[in-house]
Amino acid sequence: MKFLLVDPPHKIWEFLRAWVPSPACLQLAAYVEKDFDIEFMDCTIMENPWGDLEEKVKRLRPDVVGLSTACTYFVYDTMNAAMLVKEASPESVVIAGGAHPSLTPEQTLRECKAIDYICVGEGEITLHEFLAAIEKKEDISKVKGLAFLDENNSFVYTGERPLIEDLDTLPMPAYHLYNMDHPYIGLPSEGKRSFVVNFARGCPYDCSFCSESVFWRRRWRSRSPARIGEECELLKEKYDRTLFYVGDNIFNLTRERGEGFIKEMLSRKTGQKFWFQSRSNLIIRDEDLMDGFRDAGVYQFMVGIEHSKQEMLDNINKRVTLEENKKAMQILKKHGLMVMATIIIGLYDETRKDRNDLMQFLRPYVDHLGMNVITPYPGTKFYEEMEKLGRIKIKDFSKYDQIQAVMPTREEPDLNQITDAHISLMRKYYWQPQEIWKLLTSRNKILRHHHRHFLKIGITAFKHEVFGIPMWQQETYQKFEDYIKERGYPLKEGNWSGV
Ligand code: B12
Ligand code: SF4
Repeated sequence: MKFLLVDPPHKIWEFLRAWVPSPACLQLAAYVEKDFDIEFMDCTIMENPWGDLEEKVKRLRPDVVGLSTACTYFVYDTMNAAMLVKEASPESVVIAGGAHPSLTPEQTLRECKAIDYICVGEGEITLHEFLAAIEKKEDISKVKGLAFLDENNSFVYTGERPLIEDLDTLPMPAYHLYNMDHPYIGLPSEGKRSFVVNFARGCPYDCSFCSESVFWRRRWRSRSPARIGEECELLKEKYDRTLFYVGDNIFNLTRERGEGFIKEMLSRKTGQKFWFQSRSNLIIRDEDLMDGFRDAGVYQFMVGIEHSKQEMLDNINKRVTLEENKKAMQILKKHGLMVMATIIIGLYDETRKDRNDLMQFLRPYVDHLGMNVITPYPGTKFYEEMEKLGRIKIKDFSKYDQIQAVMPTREEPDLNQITDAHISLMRKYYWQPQEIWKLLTSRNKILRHHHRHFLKIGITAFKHEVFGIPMWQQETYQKFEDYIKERGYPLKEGNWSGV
């Protein structure tokens, strides 16, 4: 049984330039590698992404090709990769996974005939059973957690796959199968040796716009502190990675987890740095742990502040108050931790004045701003509501990157107004005298590096807009339609063409 696991070719954002191996693929590969002959390929870091994929599939003729979709925004890359795989090796079985196909299985299968199966939900056990069933030519419909179209073109879902209870039963992600030294890998805003890791799955909250809590069925599970420490140490010793954006939706959901992490990292003394995600109510609850977090290496908390109007927070079911948001940011500052606020713009009732008020609200506290344009991800309550109200103007998922607006506001019927507001507000934020002052005088090296990075991006973007000087180029990126034109392939019916 030959299995090829693929992270399809993606376009890296020019301004953030952040790329990391998909935590999903590394984990899936680790889980199945002991029993199957597997290769893992991240096409984004290939010299010739589509060409290398085609060449590998032709050479390997894998029995099964697995395609991962980290974000809705990447789904057409998955569909295009599926089409190319079928072109190169029609007998290979294609299975796709990730939150987006899981939340829209029938739509995805009908839009892309080159995808044979979708793994709905958590992947490790489903994938393992699926590969075993293919190998032994057993009945695939007995494998839970799969969706497919049967011979009558009817949609089949084989039933819910129970979640893995203990994440420590999963092996170490398969870093050994990845080119960890590739120059694209890392988060340039945080430094050269930065990386993304994942130690927990899910979130019990139910913010209406969030696909994460829906995908993980509002369940939260975590790795033990010892297992976290072990992975961090491995990443330091073998791969020289010393700063981590921890992708867990909420790091300190329980106090025990925070306490365990602090104890573990203080005793291991790896000197690594961590950027966590959390919520205001939990930061307030754990105020007494903040010094411990800082001493254990945490340098920043990312908090979903979202808005400065209570009505907006209530509309998206955030379950926090403005007072809590303010207090949480004050606590982080008081304990010497950087505040990264993520905020949402583009809610229907938001006015331009609201946005200015929001900027004022953030100003005294925020060191790092993550501004997102509200995006209706299929599968969420927010999507359903917006769909009913007819507000979703763009259904092309390649625009669902949280930068481009796909819904108007009451005040801004033209979507470009919202997209432009995003750019101009971000620019304004980082060009404020107080942020420049931080860049020049802060004793926090990471903060200075971060601000320098954003300033450079601002200057590059300015040169690009005014003088046409190109931004950073992902030299190897090629649009799928350009590749198939170059190869002279026809576009087949039932496959998404991308043209
Ligand atoms: C890592 C990550 C990235 C990496 C992706 C690297 C890569 N190679 O794909 C980087 C940093 C590059 C990234 C970028 C972006 N990201 Co991102 N990212 C994450 C993050 C932090 C962790 C995801 C993760 O590791 N999950 C854990 C794994 C185990 O879960 P999983 O991916 O669902 O995989 C499981 C199943 O889905 C399934 N599965 C998955 N693939 C496959 C394949 C097969 C064959 C099978 C069988 C099963 C299977 O099995 C897996 C294991 O159980 C999440 C948010 C979070 N959790 O906090 C956001 C998140 C996924 N990103 C998001 C977004 C929007 C983006 C961006 C598009 C924009 C932005 N605003 O950040 C950018 C794109 C930038 C660009 N083009 O340059 C959103 C997606 C929302 C959505 N529904 O689309 C998320 C949820 C964050 C958020 N809350 O907004 N991201
Ligand atoms: S936005 Fe954050 S807190 Fe809200 S449901 Fe999603 S992961 Fe949980």
